[in-house]
Amino acid sequence: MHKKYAFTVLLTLALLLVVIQPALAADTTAVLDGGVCINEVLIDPTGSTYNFDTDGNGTASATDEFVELYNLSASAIDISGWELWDAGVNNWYTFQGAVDSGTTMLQPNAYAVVVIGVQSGGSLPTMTNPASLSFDAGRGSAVMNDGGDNVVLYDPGADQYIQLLYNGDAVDDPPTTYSGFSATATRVGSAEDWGNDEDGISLTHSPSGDTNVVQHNSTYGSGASPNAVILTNTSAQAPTRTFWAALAAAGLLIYTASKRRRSKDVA
Ligand SMILES: [Ca+2]
Ligand SMILES: [Ca+2]
Ligand SMILES: [Ca+2]
Ligand SMILES: [Ca+2]
Repeated sequence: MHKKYAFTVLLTLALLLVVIQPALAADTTAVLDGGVCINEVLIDPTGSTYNFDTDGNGTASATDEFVELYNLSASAIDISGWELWDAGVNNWYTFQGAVDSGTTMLQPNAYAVVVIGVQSGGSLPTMTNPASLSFDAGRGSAVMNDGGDNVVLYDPGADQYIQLLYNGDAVDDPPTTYSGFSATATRVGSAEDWGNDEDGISLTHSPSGDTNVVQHNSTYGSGASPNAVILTNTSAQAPTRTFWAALAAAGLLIYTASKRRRSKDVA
């Protein structure tokens, strides 16, 4: 009787853990407008070991650099008019209707990728999640310095920005040092140090929206994912279950077919 009781308690605890887990995983990074973070950056698309051809034109080049945003909140957020800034280039992109959908509404758990400059014969990545957005900054030269730089995302409506740096660069102070940047703007959270990149590999939060930053291939296999959806919410697990169910059904079909054939052979 006691054993049975203990088992029930353990089972309940295990179930609770499964249910509660997503809520505990909210170790979130700095966000604008309650939910949009910078999630991934491809700093140097070309290297001696790895190359990443973001626009798929057959050549990895400096303008295959990209910045990816992620909406980790449960609400859609309009990123229209938001700006990306850099110490050397200043305001290098302002968000406007995405090429594919014309929208700037970033849905919950969706991504927005900005390619620095789609090259001749290339195109914006096809977003695996139909709610994700892709943009072309249309620049002819690189923005993110390979040796170290800051990446700044500014929301003019809130007069707030978020900021990251990599490869040992010092923390910039955009309001005082970036030409044309709002002098009254305030930073949300601290400037995040994303550590060092490897050529041809992006740096990314893992999981999406978390404070943890990794070299993309160490966790996700591929060099970068401007078009891949790596969801952390529970609904993302549904396709996996569907996959296994389909696999089991296929196995059953093959088994049944082979059994039928065998019984035919005997007859
Ligand atoms: Ca670069
Ligand atoms: Ca390319
Ligand atoms: Ca730069
Ligand atoms: Ca990604």
